[in-house]
Amino acid sequence: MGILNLTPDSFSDGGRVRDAEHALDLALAMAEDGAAIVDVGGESTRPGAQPVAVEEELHRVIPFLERAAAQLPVPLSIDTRRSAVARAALDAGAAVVNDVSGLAHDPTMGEVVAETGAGLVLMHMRGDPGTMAGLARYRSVSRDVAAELAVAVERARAAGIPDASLVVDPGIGFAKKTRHSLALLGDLGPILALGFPVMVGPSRKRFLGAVLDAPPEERLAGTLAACVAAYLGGARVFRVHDVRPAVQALAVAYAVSGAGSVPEQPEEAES
Ligand code: HH2
Repeated sequence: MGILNLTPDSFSDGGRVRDAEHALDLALAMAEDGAAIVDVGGESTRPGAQPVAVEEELHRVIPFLERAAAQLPVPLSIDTRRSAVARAALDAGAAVVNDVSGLAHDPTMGEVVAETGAGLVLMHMRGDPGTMAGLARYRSVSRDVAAELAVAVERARAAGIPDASLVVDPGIGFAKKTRHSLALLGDLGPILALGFPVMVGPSRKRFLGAVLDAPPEERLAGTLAACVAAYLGGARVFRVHDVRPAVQALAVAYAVSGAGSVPEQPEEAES
């Protein structure tokens, strides 16, 4: 899943996108690089980010989605916590809703997803971007996050969303300290046990900066290591800024793990 933030204040690539034309070029390049889906967001959710007005969020994403849905060879997802934005995005051609609140923010979000038959990513967080940093207390982070994701799954079921539409995500960096993000990536077992495909979003995040002492633009190798570690632990969807290197790293991890079928080489010239 390639990340396309149409926000001026995202932590890692804020302001990267100049206009709708440029956004479309970036989305097409991600599809070309191997993204199976492009995730479009109009509200930054980094710690302490200010919420934007719903009209502003709509203005950032809808005209883009209308154009992109007609031209992209892969589906689009909308990264939003708001049902009005999700509905407009699905009407504009998006196929999936990526709700970082796990249906906890907007009481009508579940209805919108159920009615439209969209896919849904249920991400774990606590509080909201303004309060989440103070809520990072866990007894056993993987088990606690799995238990809270199970509640999100129940919200989805209560709204009439079929299980086959759901993906769960532990929410790396959301109400998590560095040690929590690392522990989750290293122990996805309790989350896998919920029985849904598991997605992770470690791309360029702060926990990598803490391990590597490196700014966001120098966290690519760390991002790839985190994706591969999570893949080996059972994750199957990876939300990343740098699609081509992530696809390559995961293709090799897949081949090495024996799940892939590697074509026989006639004579290996390269080492
Ligand atoms: N992380 C971010 C945003 N949305 N969605 C899911 N499902 N999982 C994630 O880990 C996730 C997410 C935050 O990253 P980014 O989009 O790069 O930054 P910002 O929130 O500042 O736009």
